[in-house]
Amino acid sequence: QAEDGYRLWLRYDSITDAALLKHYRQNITAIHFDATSQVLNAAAAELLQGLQGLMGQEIVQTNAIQDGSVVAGTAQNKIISSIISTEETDKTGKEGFIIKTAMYKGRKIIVVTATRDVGVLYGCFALLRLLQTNQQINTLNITSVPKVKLRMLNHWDNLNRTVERGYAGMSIWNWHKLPGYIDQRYIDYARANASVGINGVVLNNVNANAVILSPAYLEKVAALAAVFRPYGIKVYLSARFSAPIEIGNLETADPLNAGVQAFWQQKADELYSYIPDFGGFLVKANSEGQPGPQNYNRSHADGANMLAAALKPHGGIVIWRAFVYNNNDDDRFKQAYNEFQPLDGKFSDNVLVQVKNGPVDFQPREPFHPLFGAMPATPLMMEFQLTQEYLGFSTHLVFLAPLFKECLDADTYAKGKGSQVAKIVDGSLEQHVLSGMAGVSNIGSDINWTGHPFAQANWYALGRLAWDYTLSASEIADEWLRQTFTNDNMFLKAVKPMMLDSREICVNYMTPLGLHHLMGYSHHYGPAPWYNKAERADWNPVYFHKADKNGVGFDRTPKGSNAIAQYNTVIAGKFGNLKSCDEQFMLWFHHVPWTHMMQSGNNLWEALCYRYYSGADSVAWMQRQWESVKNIVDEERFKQVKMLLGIQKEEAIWWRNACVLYFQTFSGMQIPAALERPG
Ligand code: GCW
Repeated sequence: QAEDGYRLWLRYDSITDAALLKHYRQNITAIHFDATSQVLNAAAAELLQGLQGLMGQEIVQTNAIQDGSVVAGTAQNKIISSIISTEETDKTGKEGFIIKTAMYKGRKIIVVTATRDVGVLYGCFALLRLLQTNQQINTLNITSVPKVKLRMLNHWDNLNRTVERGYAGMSIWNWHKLPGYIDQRYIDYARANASVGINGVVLNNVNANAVILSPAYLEKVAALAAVFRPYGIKVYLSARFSAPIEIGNLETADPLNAGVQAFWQQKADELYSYIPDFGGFLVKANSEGQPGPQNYNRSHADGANMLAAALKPHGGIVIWRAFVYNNNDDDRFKQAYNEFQPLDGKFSDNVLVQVKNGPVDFQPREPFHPLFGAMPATPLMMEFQLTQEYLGFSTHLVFLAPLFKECLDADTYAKGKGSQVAKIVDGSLEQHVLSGMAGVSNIGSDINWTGHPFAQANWYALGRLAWDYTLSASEIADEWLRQTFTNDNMFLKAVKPMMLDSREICVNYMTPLGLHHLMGYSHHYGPAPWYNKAERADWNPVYFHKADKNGVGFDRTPKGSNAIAQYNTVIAGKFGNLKSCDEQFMLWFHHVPWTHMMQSGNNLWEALCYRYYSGADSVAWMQRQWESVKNIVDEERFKQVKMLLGIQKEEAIWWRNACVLYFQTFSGMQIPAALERPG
């Protein structure tokens, strides 16, 4: 089927295992839904479509309760409230849900309930997931509550439909045909998001065009918001800080100027007249040439609070990005902390500061950003990148859940041991009301949405981890593979390990042992560790690896840039000492002699060679794993992944050769004989 990749993880193909099918047919025979709202209608439609597809038979929607009825509704539903107390449901908050097997008037039923309609929608998707992943459903008792409140995608989509760092075609938003033409893709996009609990989307690039805030576009934005509303998804926009000048006829965008403040207040009123549940603004300011409050000698807090004041009467929020860096400093790593940490406590209560997972820029491996744990009075939102800007675009298979987990699980020691990044992001460490996690979208107009069939898993993982970051990467891979491909054990046994190891493999053939930002200038594809011609020093790979005859790596200890001082002393002590620094972060923090003895007993030069070779060899292993499932997956996706792995293999060798030969010009040592390869 030509649309094999289109259906994502919502395929709902008929279950083939006869015993399981019997089990499901015994336990589910009908659905009872008092669908009195758009959201409940969407939930009922999804449940019907999903169950009928999976169970290969018609499911009736009836008010009569029979054995096998799925009774779905909020706690107000009379049948449900006679089974589950409202106190119990209340514990699930505004978006959680309960799925429970129960007896009602002698009938065995399944209840799906929540305090609000959207929780019922999430519960229906969760019930479908149980069937999609072939779980038993005869005695269900599940309570699920999202850990993070704002679970978002950030599209870097431009109004001309190009996508910044987008590798899956053009933007899915067809601005030209909106608002009159609603592409089915918008609805399927909303379904996919809702199925993993994503409840907010920023439609446009953070390098923003102010025109999206003009009436002609707001009409189009409103049409998308109407499509997403039944799926519990709010729309947000990236706001260009200089919009008062560009579309407001003002001469300044100074946040303390009364005319500027009035512009934004009117803009907010106008926005909410189009979109009553508009989410708010995402802002990139004074970063990479974007305008911002510093143009007027004002602080990030001045800028954010001015916008926040305009949105506040409508219940909107401002998400202010902390991605700033400066060429004048000795170390780009330090800039965000230096600018933002002193502003802790100065932001209004409807502002979140959005911080990238690492201090430089979405590298295959980064230590956690030192702002996490350093701004206790400010809700910090996590920004991950799903689109693989520095990880082989949509050509390389790299499952990012292990990268996300590594960061979320990292202990900041902000309030002593056990102060993981996740506890800062979910707001629990400081009892913040707002909390959020965003992924920079990898979605485009390609038939399969994300370019690489396996890149869908990164979208999926973001949603699942924002809902519950305690899920393991392995659980997420398992769920996604079962739903997206098959429940076949042979398939899972071959493909799951390949997915789970893929990120480490990528680190090994691109930037092992703490190397970072060695990618080609500007496009960030392929190796260019030698590059030194960028207009800014801190865009050059040589700035980051600092290789010389003595060694390699960026000294961020007190002898060097002292960036480690931005971490809690426990972490700074660990990273700052070559003996205690985890080797995987070593060259992030130390300039290490080529002859340095590693834990393995090899010297640094040898260890680097071993990593690069192992990375490239491991892609060949991925190819073999994939080849072994040839007869288990559909031909279309089998071929697509096979071709992509072929490219990845060639490019892993390209990376290996480029980096090993380049660094060899400094180390002057031989490549270990054991690594000699025929051909
Ligand atoms: O990763 C870098 C990208 C830019 C991007 C910027 C950012 C949107 O190379 O393309 O711009 O980060 O996050 O603002």
